[in-house]
Amino acid sequence: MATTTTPPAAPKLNRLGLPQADYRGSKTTLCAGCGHNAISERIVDACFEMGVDPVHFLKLSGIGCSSKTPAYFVGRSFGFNSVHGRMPSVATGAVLANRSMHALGVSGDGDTASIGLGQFIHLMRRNLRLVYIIEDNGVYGLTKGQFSATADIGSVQKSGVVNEMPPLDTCSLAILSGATFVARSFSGDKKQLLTILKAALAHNGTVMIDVISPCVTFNDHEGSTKSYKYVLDHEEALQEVSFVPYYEDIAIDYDPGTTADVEMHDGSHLRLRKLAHDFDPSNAQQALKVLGEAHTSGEVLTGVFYIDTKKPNFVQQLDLVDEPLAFLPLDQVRPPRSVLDEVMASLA
Ligand SMILES: Cc1ncc(C[n+]2csc(CCOP(=O)(O)OP(=O)(O)O)c2C)c(N)n1
Ligand code: SF4
Repeated sequence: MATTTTPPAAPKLNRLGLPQADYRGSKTTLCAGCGHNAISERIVDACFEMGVDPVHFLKLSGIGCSSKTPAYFVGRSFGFNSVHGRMPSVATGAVLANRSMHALGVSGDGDTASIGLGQFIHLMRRNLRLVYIIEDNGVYGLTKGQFSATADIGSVQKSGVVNEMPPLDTCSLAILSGATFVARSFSGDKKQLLTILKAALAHNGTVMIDVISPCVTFNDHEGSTKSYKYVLDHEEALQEVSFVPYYEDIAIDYDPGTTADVEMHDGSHLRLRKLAHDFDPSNAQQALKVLGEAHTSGEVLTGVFYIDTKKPNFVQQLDLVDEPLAFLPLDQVRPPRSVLDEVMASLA
């Protein structure tokens, strides 16, 4: 008897006509259950849903388990795995040389808050167009679990060692240094992380997202304040976040009295639904206050703390030509001999 088989459904395509599979990378080599894997998956989803063009996508990282992850998303793009803590300088050079690239950097809390702290602060104050993600597990995972500078006082290492140093709060530091989009999320919160990542891809400046990302091998035990259990018990969402890309026609059904609507530079909108209190993400002082209060009460506050869509990005501040520098012919980027002679003569 003849049987009929239904052909498999065609994969869903995004606005560039690409399937989600085109946004995947190679298979992860990280430990099963590592929070960093979940973040890579959300980056795949966000790039697919936002229709990021892989040909104009640049992935950067430093050194660490987290810094290995750009290999696991958007495979057919550009990538640079830099020296420990030095990704911001490489990103700055790359974006200045080719302003048409959409850059996303992945760092760890060790890579950012210890060896790379100086670079991090200068990146935040320059407002380079870059999505900078810290995969924050409170330890140096790759070198077997030493405390990082984001580990909380009193958190306990797998070996029983107790941390006595106060933690750095990367979100407060980023706001104080001049960053224009600052958020915190949790690798296990699919919906919130995806929404924040989509908004981040639309932002015309530096985005700093600190994502609590448990290290299941060295920091997911009782006594850790970056474990799955601790964060699930202590996470408090600052606001319910939703994002409307500019190319989609979506009806708004939020109560105007409880919603802040932020227009991104590209015309898309980030909507923040305030829950417990009236939070204004354009107020840096208020953001620092709620971060300080959460720290004192031992809560992990998540959400978008601060956004400024008006400040020009680094390329705009430098007033660079529209044509990417990397494509300009040599006779346009290098002054002729006669100009040098003139300069020398003026100094004589
Ligand atoms: C200049 C330099 N110093 C030290 C190291 C050793 N090292 C490798 S990864 C790392 C820390 C990684 O921790 P983190 O950035 O938090 O990433 P994770 O592995 O936890 O994702 C260190 C200290 C190095 N590779 N290079
Ligand atoms: S050691 Fe920790 S941070 Fe590294 S891959 Fe394993 S779980 Fe992730």
